[in-house]
Amino acid sequence: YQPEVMTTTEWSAPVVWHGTYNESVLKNYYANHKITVGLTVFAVGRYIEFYLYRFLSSANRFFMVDQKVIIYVMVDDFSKMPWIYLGPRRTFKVFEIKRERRWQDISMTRMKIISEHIVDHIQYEVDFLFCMDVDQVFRNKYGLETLGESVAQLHAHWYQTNVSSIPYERDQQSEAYIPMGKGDFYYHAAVFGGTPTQVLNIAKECSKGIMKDKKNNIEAVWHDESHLNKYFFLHKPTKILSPEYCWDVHHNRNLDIKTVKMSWSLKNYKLLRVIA
Ligand code: 2GW
Ligand code: MN
Repeated sequence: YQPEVMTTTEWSAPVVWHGTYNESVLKNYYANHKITVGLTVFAVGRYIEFYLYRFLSSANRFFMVDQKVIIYVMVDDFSKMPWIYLGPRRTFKVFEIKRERRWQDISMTRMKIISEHIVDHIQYEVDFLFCMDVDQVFRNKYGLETLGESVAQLHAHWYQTNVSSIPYERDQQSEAYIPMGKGDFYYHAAVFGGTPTQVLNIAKECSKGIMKDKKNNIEAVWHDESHLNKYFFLHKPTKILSPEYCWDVHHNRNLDIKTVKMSWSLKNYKLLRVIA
């Protein structure tokens, strides 16, 4: 039984599922077009010890195998940085960032920090850039098939839901507002990417929306994720990753999920939110 999945959007962007791409064709193409891929990840407070090691070591194994990779790690405490050996052609750069008091701000400030780093140096260092949550683990090859101008991730919980039931921001006062019945997909802010120019635009626009809302004393329902969804509603992504690329193993797995490339890590909300 081959389940029906959407492999192209209305605006002709590919939706990448396992089996829809040809790995050896991609490999041959990029053998003659050398690229460097960047990956940003933030770990603040307990998230360093809870998640960072597993994220980095699994990225070392599965993220862009055989390609040149730079991982940008943002932590609030250098001394907690786990020691990790990376394979050849892989490196990381660690930056210290200040810790926000509210957890919502930790996540929302990432957009601003990402844009500053792209302007300062990332734009000169990589051809493609991914930005990811730290509370997830690579489980299988996550490769060249995911690269594109602007890349969005389908959220594991909402990819089969009708647009009217998607948890977009519905307050008209918010910059993240999407009218009822409008929208394409619910994208997961745990993964987005593209060329540095595109990612800069995404991060800048989201950050602008977040700041404007703050001035008006508004906070979108899913924080930066609501703003990211607004961005991709206005500027359609050129590539979309299937939920196989960021799967929740506690969610009912359907037959369309063939190979899980990355999965969510367990979360102890009580513990994490108390100390955050
Ligand atoms: C976040 C929430 C509650 C308590 C702590 C934190 C926290 C987040 C933290 O203590 N330290 C930290 O480094 N973070 C960073 O923010 C970390 O990179 C983490 O992956 C990211 C987002 O927080 P997370 O992963 O706990 O939230 P999720 O998985 O519910 O994220 C979705 O919704 C967020 C907005 O609420 C973001 O949009 C995120 O990108 C989404 O995946
Ligand atoms: Mn997360």
